[in-house]
Amino acid sequence: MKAMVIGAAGFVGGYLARHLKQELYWKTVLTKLPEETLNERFCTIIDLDVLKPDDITAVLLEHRPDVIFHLAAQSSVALSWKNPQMTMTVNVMGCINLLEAVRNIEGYNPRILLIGSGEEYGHLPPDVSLVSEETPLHPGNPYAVTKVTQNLFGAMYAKAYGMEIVMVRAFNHIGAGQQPQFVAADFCKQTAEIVCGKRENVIRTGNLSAKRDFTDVRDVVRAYGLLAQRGRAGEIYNVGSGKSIAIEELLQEIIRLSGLHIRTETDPGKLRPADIPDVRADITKLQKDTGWSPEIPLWQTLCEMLAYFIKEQKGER
Ligand code: A2R
Repeated sequence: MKAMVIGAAGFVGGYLARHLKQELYWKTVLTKLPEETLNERFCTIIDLDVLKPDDITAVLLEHRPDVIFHLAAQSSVALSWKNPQMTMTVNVMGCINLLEAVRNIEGYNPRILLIGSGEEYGHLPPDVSLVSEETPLHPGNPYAVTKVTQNLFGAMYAKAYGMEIVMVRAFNHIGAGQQPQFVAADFCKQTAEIVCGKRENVIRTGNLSAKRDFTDVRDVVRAYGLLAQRGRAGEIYNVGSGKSIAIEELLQEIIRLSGLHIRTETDPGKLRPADIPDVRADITKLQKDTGWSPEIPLWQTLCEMLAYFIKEQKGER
């Protein structure tokens, strides 16, 4: 089996590349360099801009992957508010360029996994927190709108052209190497700075009462591998833990892992208007079709994230 990961240099891409190589033994083509060099017998590394349609076609003709994981994106919600045009261009036009390139190669119909987001569900009615793939979408930011659009294109191409496209709505995934613009990484980084004596003994937070569904990124990429093999074409799958925890609980667990007494303080700049109080993924469909379940406990992931930032603070990374 030959796979291609588009957007391999990103947070998830590095983990997915390792999973494909070390656990599935798939030969893999990676666009852009992942953080560490992988065994070349398994991986070919190329530069590919999904906004250049001819380049996509050339790469596909050369490598003809059986499975394509489309991870390339502008993935920041904050940046999507500042630059909705660029977010739309990369996330939607990039996806259409890929789908068109595949469609126009005669006799070629690879499995394609399009990665969307739990953000697509957006604002939920007050009595709803568990969301299935059938829950109506009310995207509340430009990033979420682009992911809804991407997945609509995926479903439409699968139906209209018989393409083997599977769509994902991934909920919060966390792990070492994640950028501190995401909440768990932000708290771990601040805690690491305190542990290393580089910050006063206080963590600045946003809304702590909101509840979110967190999954270790290694469990997430395992789900992607299974969906590439067993997901049904034209279908959308939630990927998450199925449980939600309050951000406050997440923070207290990180503080507990640090072994220190750390104060917390609200930072008005981190409070988001109309934050959704509680959301978690209904993963019945994913479990039924693939047998997947999350395996890595949250405390273990947080422990590894904290250790990652402590190493970074000490200049050991
Ligand atoms: O912007 P860069 O140089 O960091 O590269 C990002 C890459 N990317 C592109 N690749 C090819 N052609 C483009 N025009 C293009 N624009 C951006 O996509 C980066 O290496 C990758 C996305 O990685 P992250 O931002 O770290 O996202 P993450 O967390 O790995 O999420 C993977 C997927 C995304 O579709 C998210 O929207 C979704 O999962 O949650």
